[in-house]
Amino acid sequence: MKRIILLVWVLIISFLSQAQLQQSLNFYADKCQSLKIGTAVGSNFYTAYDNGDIYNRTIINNFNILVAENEMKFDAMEPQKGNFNYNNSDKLVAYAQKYNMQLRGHNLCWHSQLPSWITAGLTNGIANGTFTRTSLQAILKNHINTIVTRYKGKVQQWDAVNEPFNDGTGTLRNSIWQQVIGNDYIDSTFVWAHRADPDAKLYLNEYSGEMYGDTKSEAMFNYVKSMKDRGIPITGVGFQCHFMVNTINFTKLDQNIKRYAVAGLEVIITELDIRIKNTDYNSNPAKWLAYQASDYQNMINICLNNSNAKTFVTWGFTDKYSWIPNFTNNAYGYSLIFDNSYTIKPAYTSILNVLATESARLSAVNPVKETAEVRLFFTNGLAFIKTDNAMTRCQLFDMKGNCLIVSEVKNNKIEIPLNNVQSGMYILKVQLENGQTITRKFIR
Ligand code: 9MR
Repeated sequence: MKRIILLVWVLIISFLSQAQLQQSLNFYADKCQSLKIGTAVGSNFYTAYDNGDIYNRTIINNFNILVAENEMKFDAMEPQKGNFNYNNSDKLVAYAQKYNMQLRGHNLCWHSQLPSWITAGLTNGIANGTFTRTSLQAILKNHINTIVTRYKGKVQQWDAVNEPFNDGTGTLRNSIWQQVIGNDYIDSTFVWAHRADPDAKLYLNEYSGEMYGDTKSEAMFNYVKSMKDRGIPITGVGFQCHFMVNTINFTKLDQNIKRYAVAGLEVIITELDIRIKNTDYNSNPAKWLAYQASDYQNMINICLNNSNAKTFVTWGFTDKYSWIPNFTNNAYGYSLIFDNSYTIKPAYTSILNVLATESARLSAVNPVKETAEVRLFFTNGLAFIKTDNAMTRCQLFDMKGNCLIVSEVKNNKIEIPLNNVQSGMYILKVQLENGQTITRKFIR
């Protein structure tokens, strides 16, 4: 008898952990006023490109916006003057389109990760006369125009200027752009990007500008507000949010986001990770993961509660590939929402629960009205899905938001195997080529 009880327990636990692995953040985010929930993808993405492995499955099941961790930076995109390398960026764009995701472009103008033909213009950090204001302006303009034009309509958000402020003082960083062109390189970057794709959203992306009242944050707000007041086409700011667990001042963060809203500017979360000191983690993992879960929960709540903060992107998703351990000489880590083996962490569940609750509240308030039709046909344990528009894929969810099946289009139709699907109520989410998503209740 004892053995049977034990066996039943093992089965229940393994079923529950399977179910958890299948849960889906984007399922709920799509229902939360089109909240964009995303991740940076690292070099692993390009080697494991669309091969259906767990790295890919985790992305497809959870996110609706992606950003390249390194592969769309200046050195990667224009390694030699005028010679552009689109290998990785084109792959990312194709992937995002296939899976109906948006893209952030990171970034157009930064002091770091520049190719050697540009850094040749500095000696010990000081401009050495290799470039004139006019020649460097032409280089930057051509870089921006070429890339933004290529991805017009395909990259919805660009980090136009990245990290232009100094730490501490909040004065402008003396990058090669600032030294050779002058402070107006910032305005020009936004103007040139806007001309190349007037529909793309353009952000100034920074770290340590998150908290109201901090010197750098004040300087950044004043600078960006003055850009907006001068008519520069800036959508808002990216708060990178490379945070340490249990130290985030959510009141100041919220206060800061709200003053940008008053100024007509968005604030989006662009590189969130919440690191834990390894010695703390090792002393009591459950305690520190719970603190971290609470921090992630507060972060997603801040986005839901501020109408100018509708993008939430983490800097990677699995601790396996986070930049933090390497950057901190292995003093810190554990900063993301999946662990090294892609198992969800309490932080993941805390975000999921917030999104599930909010989407249930919203769908009670505003039942979704869709004009497009989905027709279902059944034969031999298969459901065939047809719509009037071309489809890309279909997901079947249970009512708790667990994604049970993902089917891609084959020969213009989608088949869903129902043999292992128990009777009950489900949600079908069909993605159309035109970007529309149709959801339908489905009773088996
Ligand atoms: O995560 C990126 C890491 O792989 C690179 O080595 C590093 C080089 O500067 O850049 C990291 O990404 C940075 C991002 O582009 C801008 N904000 C800070 C990020 C972490 O350093």
